[in-house]
Amino acid sequence: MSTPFWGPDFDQLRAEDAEIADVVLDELDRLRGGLQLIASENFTSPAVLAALGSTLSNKYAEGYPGRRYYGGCQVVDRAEEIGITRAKELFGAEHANLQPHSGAQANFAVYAALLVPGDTVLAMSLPHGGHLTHGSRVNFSGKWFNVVAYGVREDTELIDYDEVRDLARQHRPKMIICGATAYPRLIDFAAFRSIADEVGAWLMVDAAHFIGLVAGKAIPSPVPYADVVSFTTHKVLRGPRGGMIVCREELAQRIDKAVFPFSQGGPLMHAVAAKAVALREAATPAYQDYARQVIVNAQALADGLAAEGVRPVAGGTDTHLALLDLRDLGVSGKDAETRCDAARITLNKNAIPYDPQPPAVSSGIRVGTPAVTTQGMREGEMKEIAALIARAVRDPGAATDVATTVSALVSRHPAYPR
Ligand code: DSN
Repeated sequence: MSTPFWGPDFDQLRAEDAEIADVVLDELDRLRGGLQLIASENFTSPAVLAALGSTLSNKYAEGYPGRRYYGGCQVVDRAEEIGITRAKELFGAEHANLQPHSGAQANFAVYAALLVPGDTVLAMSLPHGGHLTHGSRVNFSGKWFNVVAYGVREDTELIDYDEVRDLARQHRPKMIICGATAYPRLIDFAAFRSIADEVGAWLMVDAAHFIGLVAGKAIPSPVPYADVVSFTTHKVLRGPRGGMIVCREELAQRIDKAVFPFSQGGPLMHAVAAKAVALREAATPAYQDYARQVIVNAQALADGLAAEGVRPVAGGTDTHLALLDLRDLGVSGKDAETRCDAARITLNKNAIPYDPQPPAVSSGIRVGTPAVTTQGMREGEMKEIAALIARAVRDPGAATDVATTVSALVSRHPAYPR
C-alpha cells in the first residue's frame, strides 16, 4: 500500500497560493472566533475533511459501482459500496443513492423519478417554513410543476393536517412533500402517509434538516412511512456538503436513473467517500448522545430567549432549531442578523408564519444548535448565548462588549481545537 503523499496541508497551499490560503485560514478563524448558530451548518470531523481533501476528487466514475462508464473505478467503487451499505443500515432503508451533489439536486432527482412536468404536487409553502424546491415560483419546482401549498395555522403555528387532507382531496396531487427548513416541531409522518394513501399520491419526505436527529435516534424516522426520503449530509448529520436519497427497493432504479444520467454527470467521489465516513460516525453511541444534546440545547436556547422576551414560534422546539418572533422587540430579522454579526454571533433572518415583512427584511431569526453542540456546549452555555443574542439585538452599541464575551465563551469550547 502506498503512503499518502498529500493531505490537507496549509503550508503547501500557502506556498503555492497565498491568496486562497488566506481565505481558508481566515474562514477557520471566523468559525473559531464566533458562535455559529445557522441551523443548517455544522463542523465536520477531521476524518470527513481528510476524505474530502483526497485524490478521490480526481476520478471520473459516471454510473454506479460495477457499472461505470470509465475504467479505473475499482477503488472508488469500494467507497460508494461501503457508503450505500452504511446508509441502508443506519436508516433501515432498502436502497440508498449517495451521488446527489446537494439537497436541491436530490430533490430535483425525486421530481424527475416520480413525476412529469405539469403534475400536481402538494408541499409546504416557503414563507411558512418550506424550501425553494418545494414549489417556489423562482425554482424549477414552481415553474415546471403545479404546486399547491399548505401552511401552518395562524393560532398554533403548527402544520394543519386537516388543511393538508382537504387540499389533497381537492387537488389530487401526484406527490405530497413534507419536511421544512424553519419548522421547529416534529412532523407527523403517519398522518402524511395516510393522506397520501387516501389520494393515491407518492409521499416524499425532505429530511434535510432533521435527518441527523433521525440517524442519532433522537426523533422518529420518516423512512418507514415515505416512498422516498431526500436529505443533505452537512447539517445535523455532520458530513460533507452534499445530498443523498433513500427509498424503497421498487423505486431504486427510477431514483438512480434520475440522479445519473438524467440530472447529474460524474459523481464527486471524494464527497461520496466523505459521506461514508460521516455515516460511520453517525452510527456510534457518541453520535446518539450528540443528537439528543442538540435537541436539549435547542430547547434551552429557545427557553432562554423566551425568558429574554423573544417569542419562540410554535411555542418552542422539538428539534435542532428555533424560530424567534422579534416583533415585541421592534427589531426586524434583517437588523437582528446584522447586529448579531457585529457581535460575532452568526445566525439568519427568517420569515415567521404570516410575516407582515418581505422575506429580505422579515420579522424573525432562526437559530440552531448543531455546531455549538459539536463544540461541547450544553444547557448552561445556551442560557448565556440567549442573553448575548438578546443584548446584541436590543442594543447595537453593545456589539463590542458582546463580542468579547462570545470570544471568551468559544475559547472555552474551541471548534477544531489546535
Ligand atoms: N439553505 C438551507 C437552510 O439553511 O435551511 C436549506 O437548504
